[in-house]
Amino acid sequence: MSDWTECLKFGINLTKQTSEIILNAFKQQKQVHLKSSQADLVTETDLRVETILKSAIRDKYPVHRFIGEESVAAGECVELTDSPTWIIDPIDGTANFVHRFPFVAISIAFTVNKQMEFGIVYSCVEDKLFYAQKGRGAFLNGEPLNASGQEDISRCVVVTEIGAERDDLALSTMTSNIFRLLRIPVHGVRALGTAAVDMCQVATGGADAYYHIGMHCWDIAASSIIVQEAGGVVMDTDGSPFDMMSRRVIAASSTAVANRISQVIQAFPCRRDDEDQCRCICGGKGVNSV
Ligand code: LIP
Repeated sequence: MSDWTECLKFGINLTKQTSEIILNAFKQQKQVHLKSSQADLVTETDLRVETILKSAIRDKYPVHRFIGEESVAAGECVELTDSPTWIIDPIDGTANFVHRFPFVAISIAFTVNKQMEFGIVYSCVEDKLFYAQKGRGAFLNGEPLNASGQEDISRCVVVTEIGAERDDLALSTMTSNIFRLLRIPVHGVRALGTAAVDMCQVATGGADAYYHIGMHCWDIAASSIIVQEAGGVVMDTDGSPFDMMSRRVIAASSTAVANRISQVIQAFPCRRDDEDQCRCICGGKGVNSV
């Protein structure tokens, strides 16, 4: 059985080095472009960080494959194969980055035979490094992480995101989901603006659950193993097993809480990340200037 610890260490060092680019650019003026909607943003820094990460990984591991947010936006296929694959979000929380709202992360997941081997989420401004390796636990800046274990939904802090969709069906579904949770009532609903960091809050026990509809595999792949290795559960919002391509996720402190959220919330239709394999054929949006 392969041990991917060397790749994990390489990924952590690379993430830390590359985060300097994000931190240096954080307070500067940015050139902002639009992708799929008026709220789906990309900057020069997103593109630069993804290019640097991919080229450093390719130099070290020439046969490994990639799924990267900005490469997919530019027309690359989302194709998860059995080969070792790095799933990269160079800046998760680009809108936060643009506005200097201090939650932005590099998110890197690594899969082999389509199974998650490790995940790294580095919340750069906070200097919080979350990581987990299959069967070896989850850590924050070297300290072990444990989900809260909460089983009572009425005692939960729940994290979610509104996302970049701005059509009426998506907006009404998302706002009515929050309404139904608050009516249970839960202790609170929160949103940090980065799916990766949101989901890691469940691994720390600071939040008891997270759900999201419409995000992409690169937003939540790394955090999914961090939550699981911290003792939490991940599933689809319809209660079926977690599928990182489905664009729906619940992460929770316990199966009881995950099941309850699944009963309360509704999803709106989203095209799977791997549908048609290639967005350049099925309608990739490209990048528009604002
Ligand atoms: C964003 C997320 C954000 C979510 C958006 C989007 P990006 O990722 O992390 O929390 O609401 O749907 O996916 O575009 O900043 O990498």
